[in-house]
Amino acid sequence: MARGVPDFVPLTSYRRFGEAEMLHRSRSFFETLRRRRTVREFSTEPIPDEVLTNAIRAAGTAPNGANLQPWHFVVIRDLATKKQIREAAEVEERDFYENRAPQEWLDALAPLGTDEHKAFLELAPVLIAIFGKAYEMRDDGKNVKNYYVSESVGIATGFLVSALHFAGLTMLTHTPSPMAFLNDILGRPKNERPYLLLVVGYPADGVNIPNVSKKPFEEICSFR
Ligand code: IYR
Repeated sequence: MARGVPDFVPLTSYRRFGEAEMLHRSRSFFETLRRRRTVREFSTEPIPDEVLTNAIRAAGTAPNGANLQPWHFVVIRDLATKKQIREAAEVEERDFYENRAPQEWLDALAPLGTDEHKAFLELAPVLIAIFGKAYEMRDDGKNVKNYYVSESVGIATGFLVSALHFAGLTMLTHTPSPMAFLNDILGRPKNERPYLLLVVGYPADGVNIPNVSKKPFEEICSFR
């Protein structure tokens, strides 16, 4: 099969900072990200569309396999669709909590206080369904494979979460399991696999969060 030829242009977008500036920027970025906390109760207040589109544009800049950009984001704002998603998710979640989840998993989740009730899927102003594309369906009927799809979509999702947090929104990274119902409800084609359902909004007034913390640095990193 024919391959594209290399086509290179100068790197003009890169910005190098002095060391003091780098330190300042790195601290400031960490201080911003460390304030992010997952919430499970949202205000119903709507959020500006452009904040969403900018954040999804940011997600779309993520490094990914062969630059094939194997993702699709569906922004859901209408109540009818959110209700459908809530209902379908709660069916799966009920089965998860009552039958499928091994005790070890339930024990791991206990500190978070989660259960099969997913009111946030209806109350939060926005859900973003993130799909990974296993392959591309070309107009000529041929399928073209994508590479490192879960890594690529994972990085893009990290960018998206960071961008929305940076803009002042809160989120829940929700993974109803299985979530194939998202293809049916959202009319997405069979080459797309739901990766994550991101619940986005402002935190509900007076919301409480689990009293949990991140591992100490020494535990998550070794230098040599
Ligand atoms: N999908 C279920 C269970 C769940 C699993 C993990 I891993 C979490 O970090 C949180 C929840 C639910 O959404 O309740």
